[in-house]
Amino acid sequence: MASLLDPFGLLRDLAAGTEQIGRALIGQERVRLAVTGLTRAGKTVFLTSLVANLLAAGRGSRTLPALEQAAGGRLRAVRLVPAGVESVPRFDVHAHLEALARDPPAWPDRTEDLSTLELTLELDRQGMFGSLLGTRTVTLELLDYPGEWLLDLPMLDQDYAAWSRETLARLRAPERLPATREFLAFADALPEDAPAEEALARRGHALYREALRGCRDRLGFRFLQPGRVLNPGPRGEAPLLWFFPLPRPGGTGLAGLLARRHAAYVAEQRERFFEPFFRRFHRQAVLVDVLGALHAGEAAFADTAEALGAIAASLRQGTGLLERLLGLGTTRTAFVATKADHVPARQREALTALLGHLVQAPQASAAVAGAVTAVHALAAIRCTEEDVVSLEGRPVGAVRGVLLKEGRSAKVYPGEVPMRPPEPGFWQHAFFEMPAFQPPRLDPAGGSGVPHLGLDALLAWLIGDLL
Ligand SMILES: Nc1nc2c(ncn2[C@@H]2O[C@H](COP(=O)(O)OP(=O)(O)OP(=O)(O)O)[C@@H](O)[C@H]2O)c(=O)[nH]1
Ligand SMILES: [Mg+2]
Repeated sequence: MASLLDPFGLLRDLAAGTEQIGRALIGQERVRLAVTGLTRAGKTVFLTSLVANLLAAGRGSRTLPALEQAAGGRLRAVRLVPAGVESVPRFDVHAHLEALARDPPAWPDRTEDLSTLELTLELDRQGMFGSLLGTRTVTLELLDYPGEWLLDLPMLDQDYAAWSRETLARLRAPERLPATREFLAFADALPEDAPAEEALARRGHALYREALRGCRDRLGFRFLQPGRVLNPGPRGEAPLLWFFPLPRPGGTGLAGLLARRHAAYVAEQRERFFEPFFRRFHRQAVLVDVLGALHAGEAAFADTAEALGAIAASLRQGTGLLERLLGLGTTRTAFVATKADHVPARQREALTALLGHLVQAPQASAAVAGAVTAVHALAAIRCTEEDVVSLEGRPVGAVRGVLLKEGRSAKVYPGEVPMRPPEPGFWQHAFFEMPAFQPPRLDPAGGSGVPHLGLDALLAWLIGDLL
């Protein structure tokens, strides 16, 4: 709180930006945190654990020590804000917690839309006379949105011809052909002067959508555009989505129609998604299933790396597309490798280092003060314990957890996580193991939070300075 009794608080509030000063003065501040990640990155599990652990911390459980330290031990209570009249779907934390409290516990279902939720954090005021001044309330607004939409960012900078060229080159990669062959045969057979017939456009779009879905669901690829074809979101299916890349994009008939739809799509994503959302959000976490990508093999890893590189380049402040095209951006972005409980402790450092290479961001511990990006590794819900296996007579770190399919406890040696993007030789031995684990069963009353690894350190970096 900025007051005459607390000049340093005043300075701090000034540094935090004018928007917040007014709110700080009346004891109401709002922190908006966007959480995103490509399909299956672990967004829903992350938000569920975040909310459950914050609620538990508000009841006095020591579930988020690093965050509480960042907040100077002043966190007094945390509450969910009841639903109001929002037009955006609400994040259903109760349903997800209920699934985790079942016997046997279940992971939350897949989600495909954006959703929001608000929590209020009640904190003692800072400073010598803080306790005399009563509590202050910080509202934490969470927004969960599909990472696929982030992949539309690089499209903001391209016309239809350039987008067609790049997209087709990606679809023609031999590893993608099992999913893309039919669409490519259709597109390659179209003459340059193909007429602007709706039936033709719809057929091409349906084949293109099938190709994207096959790449995502059967082959584990992630760099797929446009995002709303895979995740239509609250505005649903609309004619502006009905375009696809053409090998001869210069014609006036069908090519002209598709180019107009492409331009309309890009304009709408910019106006209705990127501008309003990125203007509103202060902090962002981009979740990445780095271990899953390693497990999926060389081509899928390279594709995830390319998608991440494009997202990171777009988000990077100053030179990023957001800054250049929109003149705005979130003030802090954490790139987060999820599901880190699949590897033993020592390898989590390698995991963070690997992610740092992929997005060219420093590790949080090494990041200079005021850094706008950092990388972390965490497990939102910790399902394993450290263990040791013997490999050719030598002890190596492993993890032990209950396998989701078999329902029995097993020791898993996942393989070595490389510190940097692996050399071709790495892929010769298919040894990176990644079975799905059963989550620990939660207490239905949810009083004590959710076991995690590193969630508190991430939150301390992301929002600790605002508490
Ligand atoms: N061991 C472990 N597994 C995790 C963790 N987080 C997520 N998972 C696994 O990853 C799966 C996907 O997690 P979700 O949170 O549903 O992923 P999502 O990004 O919301 O996925 P979509 O909604 O399909 O885009 C879960 O069903 C778990 O099997 C974690 O912290 N530890
Ligand atoms: Mg989800």
